[in-house]
Amino acid sequence: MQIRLVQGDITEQHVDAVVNAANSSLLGGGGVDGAIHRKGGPDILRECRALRASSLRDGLPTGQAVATTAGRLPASWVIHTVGPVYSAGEERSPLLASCYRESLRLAAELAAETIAFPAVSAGAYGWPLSDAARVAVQAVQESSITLSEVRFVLFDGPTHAAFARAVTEHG
Ligand code: AR6
Repeated sequence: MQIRLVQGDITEQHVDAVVNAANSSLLGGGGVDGAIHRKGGPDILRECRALRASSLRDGLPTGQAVATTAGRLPASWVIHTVGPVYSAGEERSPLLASCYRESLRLAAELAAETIAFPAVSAGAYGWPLSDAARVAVQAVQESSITLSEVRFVLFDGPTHAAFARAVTEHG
């Protein structure tokens, strides 16, 4: 499986599935979530609301993933996952690894060949960059799912550099 690092905007990626760093409400927010809903248009939110009214009445639990179509984005699917909020006192990296694992599993179910991930939990949820990058890269490497390309789309230089180090050290 090819792992690629790109510095840029996840909403501009031509891949089969883009991953949204959502919250459990699935009703939108800032960061990646805000950008995906803004650029993807209202169909994505409509599908999220339908999920909340049916199978996800209590919201999407942390570490899990669910798919909608991608509206106006140049992708077929948005895979929404909920990263854990960082805690210095509690080991939550298994939940962060689960976001990547479950997203890959769902992508394979949807017959996606290419997927783009943001740095889940590394923004509003406060995860230290080097740790977020290590968990992400290891989770993808250790997954039994193999797609043709996993692209990490990192918004800024420091996040891109942290992922580059993680690939060198753990890839
Ligand atoms: N493309 C790629 N990366 C981006 C983009 C973009 N367009 N915009 C931001 N990033 P965050 P989280 C980077 O906060 O930490 C939302 O309100 C950002 O610089 O989007 O998982 C949700 O609704 C950072 O490196 O996600 C939740 O409430 C990374 O993406 C909460 O934030 C993740 O930052 C989730 O927080």
